[in-house]
Amino acid sequence: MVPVTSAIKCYTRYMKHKRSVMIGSVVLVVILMLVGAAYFYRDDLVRLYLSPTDSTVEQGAVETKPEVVARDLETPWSIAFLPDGDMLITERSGELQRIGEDGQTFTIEGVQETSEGGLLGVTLAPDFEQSVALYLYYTTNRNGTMTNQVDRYIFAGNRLSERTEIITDIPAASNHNGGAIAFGPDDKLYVTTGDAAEPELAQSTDSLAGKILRINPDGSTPNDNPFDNPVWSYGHRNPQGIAWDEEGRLWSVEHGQSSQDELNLIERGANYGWPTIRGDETSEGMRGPVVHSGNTDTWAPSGLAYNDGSLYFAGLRGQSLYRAELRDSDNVTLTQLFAQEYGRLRAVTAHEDTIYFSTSNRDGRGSPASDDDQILRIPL
Ligand SMILES: [Ca+2]
Repeated sequence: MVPVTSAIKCYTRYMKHKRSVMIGSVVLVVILMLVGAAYFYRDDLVRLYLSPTDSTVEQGAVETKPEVVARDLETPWSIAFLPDGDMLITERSGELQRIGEDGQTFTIEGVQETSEGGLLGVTLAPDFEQSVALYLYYTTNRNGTMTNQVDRYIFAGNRLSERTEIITDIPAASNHNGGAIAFGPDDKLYVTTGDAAEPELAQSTDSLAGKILRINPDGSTPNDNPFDNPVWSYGHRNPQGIAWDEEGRLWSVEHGQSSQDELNLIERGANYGWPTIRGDETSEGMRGPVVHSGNTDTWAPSGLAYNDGSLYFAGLRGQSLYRAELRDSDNVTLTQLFAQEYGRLRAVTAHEDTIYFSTSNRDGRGSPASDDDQILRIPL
């Protein structure tokens, strides 16, 4: 005979076991349902929890592999094309390289290379075929003070001559020197400047730091500028790319403090918020970016070019070429191209339906390959 107490213990164990099996089964069914729902709604969940902004960055593929058109460069910063198709490339250390039929190296006197300063932007006058005027933006030392400035040269017979100062005393620092220059459809010269590591200067319309400037080709102030000085827009941290779309709208990319890098649509006299607002923050009288890189992602954008409905900019830290397809003034679709394939990327230029871009693996923050830095191109 089995003692009564043993039988009760045995029955209790059996009931406990049965209950565990039932609870286990219910938990398993619930887990399976959750996994199924997560799989079914995976795209929405990724957008909701992993994407920091309204605009999603898509991974893109370009069918054509980029072609290397120049190599063994030292931190190329910007690219311009001469009428005969030769390329002019600035190297941050102070060399202007002409690459093509008449290859040549021009050393620019007085350039002071820093962590982010040196010989930066290059552009040609819109009437270059007549004026042969070429413009350079660079960091230098004036009377013991580090500053940025733009000079104009005459570039004829494969010689640079008649150096003329166009705008001087733009605040400079080891970092945050801006440096992009380009002529707009209005034939004015636009210049991006950094906050020179003094954020409050960006909010002062009396300072040339943290601005997009607009000047006449001779450096004088156009009479329709908003503040009776070269300032066109303000509240910028460190913009390093400008371009116009086919409607004549001005766009710019700038570096955020950490993440929150911006693509801005630039308008006369507008305040783009640095250092008061960042990311999606808003404030009366300040403009937010059309799109930013979110609270965790960093593009470190440099260079900007427009071609056929899309803007292209390079990512240093992002190690990608980004394409922003313009939907309307506040909506773009971002695509990330060549992610991590070439390392840090810097200069971007559109020329004859081809995008040219440079690596920046020798700028002190990359891992250069033996033939870096390179200029690559992709036909569109
Ligand atoms: Ca901003």
